[in-house]
Amino acid sequence: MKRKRIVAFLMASLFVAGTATAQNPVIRDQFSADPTARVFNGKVYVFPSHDIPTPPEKPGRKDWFCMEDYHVFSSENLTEWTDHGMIVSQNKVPWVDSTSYSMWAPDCIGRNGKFYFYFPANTNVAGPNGRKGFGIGVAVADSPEGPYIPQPKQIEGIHGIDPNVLIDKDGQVYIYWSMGNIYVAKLKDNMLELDSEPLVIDNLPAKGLKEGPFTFERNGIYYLTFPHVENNTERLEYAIGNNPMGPFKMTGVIMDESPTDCWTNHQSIIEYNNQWYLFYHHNDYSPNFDKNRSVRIDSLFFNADGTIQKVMPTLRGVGLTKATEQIQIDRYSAKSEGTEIAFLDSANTFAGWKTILPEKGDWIQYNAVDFGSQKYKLLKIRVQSMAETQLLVRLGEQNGEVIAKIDVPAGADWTKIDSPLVSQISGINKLFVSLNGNNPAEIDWIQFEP
Ligand code: FUB
Repeated sequence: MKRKRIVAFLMASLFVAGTATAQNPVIRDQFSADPTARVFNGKVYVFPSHDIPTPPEKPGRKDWFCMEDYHVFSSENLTEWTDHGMIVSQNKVPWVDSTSYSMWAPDCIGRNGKFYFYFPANTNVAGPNGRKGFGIGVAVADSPEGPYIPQPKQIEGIHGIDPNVLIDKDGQVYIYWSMGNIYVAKLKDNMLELDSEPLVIDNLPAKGLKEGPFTFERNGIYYLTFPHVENNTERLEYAIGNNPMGPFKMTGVIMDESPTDCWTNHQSIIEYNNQWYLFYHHNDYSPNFDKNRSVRIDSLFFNADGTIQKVMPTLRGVGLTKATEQIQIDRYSAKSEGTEIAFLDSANTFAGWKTILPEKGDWIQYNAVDFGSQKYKLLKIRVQSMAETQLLVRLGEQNGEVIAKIDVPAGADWTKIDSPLVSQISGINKLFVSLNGNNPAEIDWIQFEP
């Protein structure tokens, strides 16, 4: 009876929070930054920048952004992401300086069956104003996954980074970009040329870097979102207006500065299956070098008046995790103060993280695990403890029903233990894992087996 109530409660909260799913960061085998998410043909596509460690042959600063190409990723459930591979490279674009590794934040938009990928990079020829520096180009494809054919020249009239394109309800197309200020201009129907003089968007903060515009329209309100350095590092802010070209009025902060000093952040916002999501980045896999970043997703909510509620960054991300998958509880929803998270292998951060429960009573909670309606026999766990100890896995909270008692043997190496379930589970549940023994334990993942 009690379990039914918990399941009903969780089903209700999931309805509010949406049903898609992901742990943060969502791309786990390479760095990814500046995510522009788009919904095409019922799927979510993410067009991020692709940070890489600086190769020795790169001229100039070694401790700076280094990006030589772009990949596109897609997902139907926001958990399982397919990498469709490299779509545009600095070596294949005639106007790009192929030694510059400067393929910064992109965007992609679909129109009349074609997909237009907009990207900034350092030019190898002087732009319209006689200067080199950043231009913005377009690559065109028949499918969101590509192949994309780069246009031979950059867009004339733009000197800047971080392109963003908005197609208004009346079909007019606008392009936004940044270079100190945030600019807007109309795009011609061909999506490749400006159709008006660039305008500086005013009434935005005058002090502190602004970049990364991302615009969208909801219920007649145009939202101009952008990262801005109000204090030390970038936070995500927004302004609203009733016209794509402004005027816009500064309205609020979507996400505060990184608590660990990742200097950049960069956002996009989409609605997918009746839930709004914020895509952003953080240097999860590279805590000591904030130019190697990773894409994250969290749910975003509006107030009744159209203002945006501040998004608290989470590791848990959004949605459901299947009980039969390896559940990385280090991407937790909540934890006790003493519980620690650390890399499994600090020399290979892409191997992921582990949970460390140092003292009896320490715990970690992971929400929205989907057990479906099948019966389960075992809980599997990858665990390590130097001395014998015991873990308890409960449903829900600290006082929830115990579903497994795991006796962990002493050993210097990781071990996998199969523990019989002492109670059946179905539906969607929070898991609560706590240390019940007197010796610390480290956990890589847990998994349920029918
Ligand atoms: O990724 C390089 C630059 O960092 C982007 O273009 C900016 O928006 C910032 O995220």
